[in-house]
Amino acid sequence: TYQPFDWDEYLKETNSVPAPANCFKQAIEPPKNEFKVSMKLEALDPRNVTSTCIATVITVLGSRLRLRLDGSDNKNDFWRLVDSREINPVGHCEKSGGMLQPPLGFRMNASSWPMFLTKTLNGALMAPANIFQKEPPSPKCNLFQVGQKLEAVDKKNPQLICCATVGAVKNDQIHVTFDGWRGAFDYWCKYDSRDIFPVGWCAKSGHPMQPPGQKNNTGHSRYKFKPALTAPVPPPPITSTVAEAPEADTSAPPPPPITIQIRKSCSGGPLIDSTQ
Ligand code: MLY
Repeated sequence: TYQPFDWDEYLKETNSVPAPANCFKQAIEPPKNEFKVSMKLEALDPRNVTSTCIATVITVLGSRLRLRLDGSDNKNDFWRLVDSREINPVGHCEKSGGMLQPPLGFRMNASSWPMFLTKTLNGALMAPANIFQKEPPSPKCNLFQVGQKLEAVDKKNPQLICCATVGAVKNDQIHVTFDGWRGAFDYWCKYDSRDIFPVGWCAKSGHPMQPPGQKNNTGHSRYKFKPALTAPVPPPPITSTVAEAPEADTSAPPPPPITIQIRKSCSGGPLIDSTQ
């Protein structure tokens, strides 16, 4: 059974605070998702945002939709919030004087686009206009602070929303760092990105949330997802160290002392005191 991630416990353990909701370009309450699988709508082509295409809802999850452009393959699916500016009811593009375009990588000859469009829309289930939500307003400026926790889309696995931390703030951008993943998935984005959410957003919207990974900078387990309820094993006493030390082996000459040279401008890592 699915156990929601316990943010309260994690914030205590990491002695950290969530980024306040007013930092984000997100609705106060996650928008209700009334879309159904197979519904068709208009979407900007993520690979060519000047064109509007027909898209089909492949998955409905929390306040998000997994979309596939009609005439494209199944390897270029993308996710949008139901209050994204980039999705609209079928007919919106034409009303505003535009023309529906084939997706980048249209699998047929370009000359077959008009007939393909006719056939793909004929008898289709169109998403009704009333289930599209207005995009929320953007905060006026970047209010994020380093160290604050948030929930963020993993851009390499965009179906995932994960436990993250603001690693840096620069002008109108923030560095999103994924807890327990050694930097491999981190990215910079604008403070008003639609891919970042306040702590608790997933739980509120019914979207799964990925807990922290298990890797820290040394590759050893750091955050214990389910800590044992028993007391930790204490370290062994240090009183007998000298008494039990093995006799020195006098048959071989002692090894020469080792000299490690460290460039002053470099860090030697957590075990090296570079001030010596
Ligand atoms: N199996 C993939 C998924 C990694 C997901 C990382 N996110 C949660 C930051 C991998 O290990 O590469």
